[in-house]
Amino acid sequence: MAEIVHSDTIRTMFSSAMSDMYRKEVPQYGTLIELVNDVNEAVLAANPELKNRLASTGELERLDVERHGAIRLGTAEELFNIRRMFAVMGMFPVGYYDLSVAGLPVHSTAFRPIKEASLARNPFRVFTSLIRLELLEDQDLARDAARILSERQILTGRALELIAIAEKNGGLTQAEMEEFVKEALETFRWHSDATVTADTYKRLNDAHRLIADVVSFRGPHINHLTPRTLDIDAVQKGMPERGIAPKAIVEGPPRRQADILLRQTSFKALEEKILFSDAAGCEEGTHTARFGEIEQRGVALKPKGRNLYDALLNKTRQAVIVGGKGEGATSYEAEIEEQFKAFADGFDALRREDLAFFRYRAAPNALENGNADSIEALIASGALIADPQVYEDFLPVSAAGIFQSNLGSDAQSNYSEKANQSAFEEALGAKVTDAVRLYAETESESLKTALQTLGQDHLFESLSNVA
Ligand code: OOG
Ligand code: NI
Repeated sequence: MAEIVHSDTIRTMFSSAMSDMYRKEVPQYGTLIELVNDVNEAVLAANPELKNRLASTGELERLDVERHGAIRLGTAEELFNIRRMFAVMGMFPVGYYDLSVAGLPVHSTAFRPIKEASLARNPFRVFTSLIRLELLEDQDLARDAARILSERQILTGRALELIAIAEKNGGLTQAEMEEFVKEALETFRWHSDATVTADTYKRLNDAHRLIADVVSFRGPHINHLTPRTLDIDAVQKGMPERGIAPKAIVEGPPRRQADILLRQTSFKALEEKILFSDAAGCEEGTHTARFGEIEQRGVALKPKGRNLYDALLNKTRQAVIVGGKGEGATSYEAEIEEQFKAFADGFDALRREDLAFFRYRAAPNALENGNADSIEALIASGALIADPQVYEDFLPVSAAGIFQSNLGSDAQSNYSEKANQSAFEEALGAKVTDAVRLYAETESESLKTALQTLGQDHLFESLSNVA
């Protein structure tokens, strides 16, 4: 029997095929990749210390392939099958994001690798949202939307067969993988021919632009692909010079010495010609859905750090609100910088104050004689090294900002229903993994191994709570 290929290989082949497809569909994405590559090269050339750190944590190698994408789904069955499809690529649902609080009728998860080795090879992630028709005011329209959605099949027949084969055999062969990637790509392709009439599109769009985007087409077109930059402010500044118009502010924490969590910015959705399904077959319209985004990733935060982040962000947003056309962006930036002075900066401080997650390793050739007094002492002597763990997930407030910027300023915001994680998981057919647990496990496992290597097991045993 032919050999089974590793799911990491399938993910890498798929993400690269997806990137090629999106570059053809949205040429500005190609321009953005060039800009990000230029900025990353300049940052690394000017900052050998950063380059060394990224090399030792394995981030340098993955930097060029690192992307995330986003899709929006219409039904529970679609989410269920997309989960099965991503599992073939070694991507699993992590986290639950409730966007109803930001006036968006969706809830989401991120499909991503969860093992450290897989993240190091290729951390490709897909932010995946499910629309919530139950949040629409017009329930007649919701019923129409559900009926329209029930008539589509977003996975090809062959893709479903190959998923079943992978589930049965524990993976795919090389030949099956090649076919699977080709078939899977079909699901995310853009279709300019809508499945609804101009009139239905208008009704859906009036209810919410997100609803029109999900319901009117044959499949969940990939709506952006995001490369990772080492200096998002340089990219934000560089965009207009290359003919790209960025959104008004960078989402997430302000610029700092030691990056935390995630900073993101995007450029506006393209206005694209579409064809409605009216009898004459020639009713034209336009639709805005697809955009570009850039992100800078920093260290993952422990619950204590995350609570502080949320509190400071809230305070900032209570003090300054950025308008639909970017009014107030400068005051917002000044305010968030000011607020985040309360957040310790520098990786050492973040570790000492128990704000962030680290990965420990024994220094090469480290020799420890006798029992060290403490972990701090081992770090101070250079025997034990703490590397920041990169944040592999998303932020709900930032995600809402990215959604809004590409939906325009006329989005409705009269949804008040709360999160419904159990309904989401029921549709998914699985529980989402808790991201904090993954970072905590990585931290404690790595610390245990490093202390063993250094012959300092007694320090691990003396820790009551390393997470
Ligand atoms: C997803 C927006 C959220 C992010 O990076 O937070 C997102 C969407 O517009 O479908 O991509
Ligand atoms: Ni995104």
